[in-house]
Amino acid sequence: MNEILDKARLAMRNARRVAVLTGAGISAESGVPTYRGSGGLWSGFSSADLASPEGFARDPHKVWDWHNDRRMSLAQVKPNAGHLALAQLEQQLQARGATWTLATQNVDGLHQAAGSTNVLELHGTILAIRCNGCGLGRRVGFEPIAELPHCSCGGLMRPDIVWFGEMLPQTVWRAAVRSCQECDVMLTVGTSAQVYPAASLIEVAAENGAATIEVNLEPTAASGLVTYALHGKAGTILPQLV
Ligand code: BV8
Ligand code: ZN
Repeated sequence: MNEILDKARLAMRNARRVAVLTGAGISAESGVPTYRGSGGLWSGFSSADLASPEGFARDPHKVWDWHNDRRMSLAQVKPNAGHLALAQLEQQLQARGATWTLATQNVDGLHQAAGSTNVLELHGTILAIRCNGCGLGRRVGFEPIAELPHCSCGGLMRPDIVWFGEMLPQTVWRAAVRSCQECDVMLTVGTSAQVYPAASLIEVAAENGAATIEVNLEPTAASGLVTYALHGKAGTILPQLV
């Protein structure tokens, strides 16, 4: 693995334009459960009931309560060495005139808490809520919001998160695609690469001829596409790329 790590470090050192995609695995060492691994969020829960507009329409209070609990549990959660290493890499690259774009599928706000700037939140954020009717939204913290709030227009408030069957925010999505079309190095960390369209960003980078680096505990659906597959914990490997 050291030889591959050395090659990945060299690619990062020579990079001019870096695109990053992260998933739940980068927050695992902060204690945030992943979705599909052991102990994952979806094990025991149905994503159709809890992460889809139909599920919210069927039982808004159940969906609200589940997200409220997840948001409150983030109050004790801190960015880990993996998040911090990405924030450092961003600063290092920008200091030498390279560009850095970080797109995340996570909704936990930990990249921003670690100091990453211009984070593209492909699946929205649990730290904001919006009206299911008129779309009016606002930021929220980790405080409990026991009762599902109503908007001034009478609509129900919901987490500002992209559910299954919903479109990703278009400006964010287009920026992420462009970064992967233009990058010379792409780094994908802690994603099982099973959710689309986010997972297709790895294909976009590979098609444009970028060197792709994957950091994950195990091979993923995208491993066949990547140049350098680094197996291990993000909190251990990413600091070695800095
Ligand atoms: C859309 C809500 C249509 C937010 C999420 C059949 C085939 C293909 C596609 C589809 C299909 N049926 C439906 C679809 C589309 C669907 C989809 O892709 N489904 C998949 C499951 C098959 N996609 C959608 O519905 C998207 N919308 O397509 O709209 C449309 C189009 C046009 C116009 C109108 C409509 C919306 C997708 C977003 C859904 N929202 N969640 C929330 O509650 O968080 S998805 C959910 O999965 C999360 O957002 C999460 O971010 C995302 C991806 O999961 P990962 O981040 O990869 O996490 P996972 O647990 O899977 O993996 C963790 C990885 O980390 C593992 O590999 C593990 O090994 C690794 N790891 C663990 N610990 C560590 C580690 N690695 C390193 N270090 C560690 N310590
Ligand atoms: Zn409203």
